[in-house]
Amino acid sequence: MSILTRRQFGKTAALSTAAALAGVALPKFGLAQPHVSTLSFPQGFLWGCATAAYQVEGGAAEDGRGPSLWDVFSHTPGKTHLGETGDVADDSYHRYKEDIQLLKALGVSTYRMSLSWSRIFPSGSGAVNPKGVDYYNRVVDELLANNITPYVTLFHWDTPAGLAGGWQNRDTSKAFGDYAAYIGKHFSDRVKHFMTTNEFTCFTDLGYRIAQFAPGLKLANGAANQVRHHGILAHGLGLQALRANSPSDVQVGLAENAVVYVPVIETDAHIKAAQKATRVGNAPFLTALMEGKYIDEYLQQEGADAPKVEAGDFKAIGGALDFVGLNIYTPTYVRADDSKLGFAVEPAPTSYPHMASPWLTLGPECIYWGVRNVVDLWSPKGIFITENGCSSDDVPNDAGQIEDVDRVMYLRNHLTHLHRAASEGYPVKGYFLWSLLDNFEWADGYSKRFGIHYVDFKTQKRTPKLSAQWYREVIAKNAVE
Ligand code: GBH
Repeated sequence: MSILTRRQFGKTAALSTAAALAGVALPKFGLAQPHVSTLSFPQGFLWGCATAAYQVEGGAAEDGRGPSLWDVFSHTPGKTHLGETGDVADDSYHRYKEDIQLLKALGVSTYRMSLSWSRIFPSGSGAVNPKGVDYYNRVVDELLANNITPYVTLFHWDTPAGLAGGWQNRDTSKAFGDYAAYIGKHFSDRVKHFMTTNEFTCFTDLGYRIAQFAPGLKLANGAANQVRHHGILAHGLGLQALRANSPSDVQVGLAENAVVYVPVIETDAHIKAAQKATRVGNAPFLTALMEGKYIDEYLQQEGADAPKVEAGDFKAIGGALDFVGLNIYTPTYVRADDSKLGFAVEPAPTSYPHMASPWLTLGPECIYWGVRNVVDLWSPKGIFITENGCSSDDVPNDAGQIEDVDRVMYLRNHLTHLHRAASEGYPVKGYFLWSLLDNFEWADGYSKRFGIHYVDFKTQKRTPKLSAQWYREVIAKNAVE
C-alpha cells in the first residue's frame, strides 16, 4: 500500500467525498492526481467557428454576383432594423485572409462557411460566374494553407432572386440540385465536408408563412407547407448531386435547427415524452429526412393542406447522411401527459431568462437533449453542433476591450452539457461556435452581436472579445473547465 503525504491525503479525502456524492468510481491511491474538474472532450474532437455568406461577405454587387432574396428584402423599407443590409457586412469578401488569421489565432481546426449561390450562378441557374468561383477557390485554398478544414454549407438562406417564384416553385429545388452538382465537381477535390441547407424553417416558414424573413410573404397554410416540401426536396436533390459528383471520401450532411425538447424532469416518462415530441415537432423537416416520409401524425394534422409529394421525392429526401448537423440555441420544455400524442409543451413563465436577443432563452441542457433525442430516435452516423452561441450587448470598455462575461457564461454552460453527451457515448464529432465575427443578423440588422470578435462596422476593425480568449483555452485543452 502506498504511503500518502498529508497533502495527497487531503486531496484524496476531498475527492472521495465528492466522488461518493456523485456516485463516481474513485481512482486508486498513489495514482497521478486526477483533475476531476476538467471536462475533457474525446480525442480528435473538432473545434470550429461558423459564419454565413450574406452575413459576413459584403461585396454584394461585386465581380458579377447576382442579387439574392435577402438583398431584395433588406433593401425594402421597413423589413430590417433601421433598413440595414448585407451590402458591406464584415467585408469578408476582401478581408478573408485577415479572418482566417483570426481562426488561426484561436487554434480551431475547422471553419463552417457558406457559399453565396448567386455569386456562383448570378441568376440561380444557367451561366456560371467564374469570378465568384475564383473567390471561393481563394478562400478554400487559404484555409487549407493554414491547416483549417473547410465545412461548406451550400445554402444559408440567400436564394438567388433570379429564380422565378423562389421556394414556391419546385424548379428552385431542381436548380439547387444543379448548383450542388457544380460545387461537387469543382470543390470536392479540396472540400470534404458539405452541408446542403441551413435551417429549413427559416427560409420556408419565416419567409413564406410569417413574413419575418425574405421574401416576406404570408401564404396560406397549404401553400406554405408546399414551400417546406420544396425546401427538403432541395436538400435531397443536393445530397444526390453532391454524392454523384464527388469522390467517396466526401461527407454530406446538413445544418438543421430542429426544435429541442427538454424533459421538465429527468424521469422515464418525461424523457419518453421529449422523444415523442422530437419526432412529431420536427415532422416536416428532420423527421422527414430521417424516416424518408411524412409521418402519420403530420399528415393527419395537415389534412387537405398536406404537401403534394411526387414519385421519387422521398428517395432523394431520405438519402443516408454522413452526419447530422444541429444548430442549437434554446430549449423547449416538455412533459408527459395522457393526450393522444403523449406530451405537452410547457410555456415559459414571463420571468424566464434570455440573452440579448429576446428569443434566445437560456437552458444549456438543450445541447445535451438535442443530441440525445436525435441519436436515440434515429442513430445517425455522427452529430456535429453546427451552430451554438449567443448575442450580447457588447460595448468596448475604456481600454477598448470587450468583456462579454455573459457570452462566456452561455458558452461554458452549453459546452458542459455537450460534454455530458460525449461522455455518455453519443457520437458528437465537433462543435462550431456561432459566430467568428459580429455580423449582419438578418432582420435584426447590426443591432445584435453574436461574434467572439467585435467588429467596428465603421472601420471594419476586428477585436477579440473575452469569449475569444476563453474559446482559445477550451480548444488548447480540448476541455471545458
Ligand atoms: C441561426 O438561426 C442562423 O443560422 C444564423 O444565421 C443566425 O445568425 C444565428 O442563428 C443567430 O440568430 O425574432 O423572435 O421572431 C437561429 C434560429 C430563427 C433564431 C429566427 C431567431 C427569430 C426569432 N433563428 N429567430 S424572433
